[in-house]
Amino acid sequence: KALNIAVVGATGRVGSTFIEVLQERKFPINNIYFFASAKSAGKKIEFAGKEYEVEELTENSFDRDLDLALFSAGGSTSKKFAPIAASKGIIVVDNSSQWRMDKNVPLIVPEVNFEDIKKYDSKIIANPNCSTIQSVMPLKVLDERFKIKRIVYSTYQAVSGSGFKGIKDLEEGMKGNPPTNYPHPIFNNCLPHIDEFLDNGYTKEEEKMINETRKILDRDDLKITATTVRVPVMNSHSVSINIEFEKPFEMKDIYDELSKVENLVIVDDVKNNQYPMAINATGTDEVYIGRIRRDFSTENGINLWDVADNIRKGAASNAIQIAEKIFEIK
Ligand code: 2RA
Repeated sequence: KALNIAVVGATGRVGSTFIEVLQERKFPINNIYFFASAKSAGKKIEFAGKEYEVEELTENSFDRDLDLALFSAGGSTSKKFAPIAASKGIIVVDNSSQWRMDKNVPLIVPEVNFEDIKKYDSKIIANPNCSTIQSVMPLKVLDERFKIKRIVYSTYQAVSGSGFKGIKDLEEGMKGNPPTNYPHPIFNNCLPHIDEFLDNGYTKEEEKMINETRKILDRDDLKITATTVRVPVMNSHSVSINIEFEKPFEMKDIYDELSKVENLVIVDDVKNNQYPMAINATGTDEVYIGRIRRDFSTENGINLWDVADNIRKGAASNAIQIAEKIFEIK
């Protein structure tokens, strides 16, 4: 059945990718509406060969026949408007961080924990943080077989993660112009600073990866730490993942488990310089895993290298995949 859907935050970096991916995946649409803030209202959007006008998001925006609302408009907008849409029976898939750790809201990566949706009575479904989505893709099967004891994340995150502003900062930095979005130049630099710093010395981005991984794997006891770093890459995040297990394993077992995960692509042939790279992940919806090797510094440990398009699988495509499964489209 074709759906009536709303895209909220339609003119942002993720919002515009919702539009691209909905068309690419031939999502069955009857009516589609585009919403943004007052300053973006009136802009024209082309969708499936037709032109639409972006409407200003208001309390009355959901007083129309809608099945699904895809949100990527920031936490405060989701906090105010997602409950309004949900109260009218509309399924909301929200990309902001607002609802992710809410105990009444499911936090979903379809290939990892889609079944968790049944544990909640919620019209709002939270889309995890981009760096979390790609990182948990290999972890569920490994946890189920070898019981993860500890995870150390180190991320190398593209500037597109902070929207069009971040992209512009790198472009301007390459011309020698001062940054406008980051506290320091990002060109020719690495910034261990994504989102705000907390009193404990971590950033909100690091806290998100730690808390969201525990929720998605349903492992509140998991020992996890993270260092998230902005690097001068336009698009696609890379993550180094060090994992310590409770149980012993053979490397063949690790490969066997990883090869079971849908949309997880193993690229691991270092003798031929084959490993996941941001330039190859961009524009796709898969998560790429390589550099799979034992960590000889501990009893039952491995290292992985994990790369994905942070705007597609890390945000827009993951949200649309959730909707496809809820409405049994795919
Ligand atoms: C970033 N993960 O990369 C954060 C939000 N998209 O900036």
